[in-house]
Amino acid sequence: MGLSSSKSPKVKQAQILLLGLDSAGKSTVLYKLKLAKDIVTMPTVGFNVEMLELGKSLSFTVWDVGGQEKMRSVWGCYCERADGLVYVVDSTDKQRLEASRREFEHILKNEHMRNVPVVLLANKQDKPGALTAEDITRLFKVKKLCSDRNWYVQPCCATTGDGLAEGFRRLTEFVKSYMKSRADTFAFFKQN
Ligand SMILES: Nc1nc2c(ncn2[C@@H]2O[C@H](COP(=O)(O)OP(=O)(O)O)[C@@H](O)[C@H]2O)c(=O)[nH]1
Ligand SMILES: [Mg+2]
Repeated sequence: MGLSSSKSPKVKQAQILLLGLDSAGKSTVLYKLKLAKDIVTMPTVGFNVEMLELGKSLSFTVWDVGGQEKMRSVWGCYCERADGLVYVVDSTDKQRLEASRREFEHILKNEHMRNVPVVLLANKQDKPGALTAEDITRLFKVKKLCSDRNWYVQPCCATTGDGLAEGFRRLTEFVKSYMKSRADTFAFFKQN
């Protein structure tokens, strides 16, 4: 997954936030992608953060969001540097669907997340009664919330890996174009 800047021969590192309620399947996604060998987990009372460098081009910061109001100011800092967001939803956890939706909306409304591309993973599609990607798109009001950015809702099963390659292919495409347009804007302001 190479993300290269148009201005520099150096490979630019993309910062990806991987968020979702606890138990949505974030760690399983990373392990399935075989990205997990260098994961550094910092289990601290009240929150959990994992950081992962993937070669020179990609780094992931993973947070369990929700139920941790106090930590929002901390993970908010990571939003400042985000080039992409992967938001994982347990499509069978109907009881916490609204809580997950609220967190999703809260993140997108962070001023630093404006225009940042989003891939929403509608996870646990192997389980009976899972909401479809279309259901999640509608219930999370994704079209409205993401009208200012590239977005995609990908059905997947993190335990088998089904759908993950496609979801991360979309992410790469979106992040490349986001980083390029940001670099172009920066160059414009430098020139003018
Ligand atoms: N059936 C099923 N279980 C899953 C799937 N993805 C994750 N899980 C299970 O859900 C639980 C929570 O997953 P985990 O990756 O630890 O969630 P995290 O808290 O978001 O990191 C674990 O028992 C996983 O094995 C999936 O696609 N299908
Ligand atoms: Mg985890």
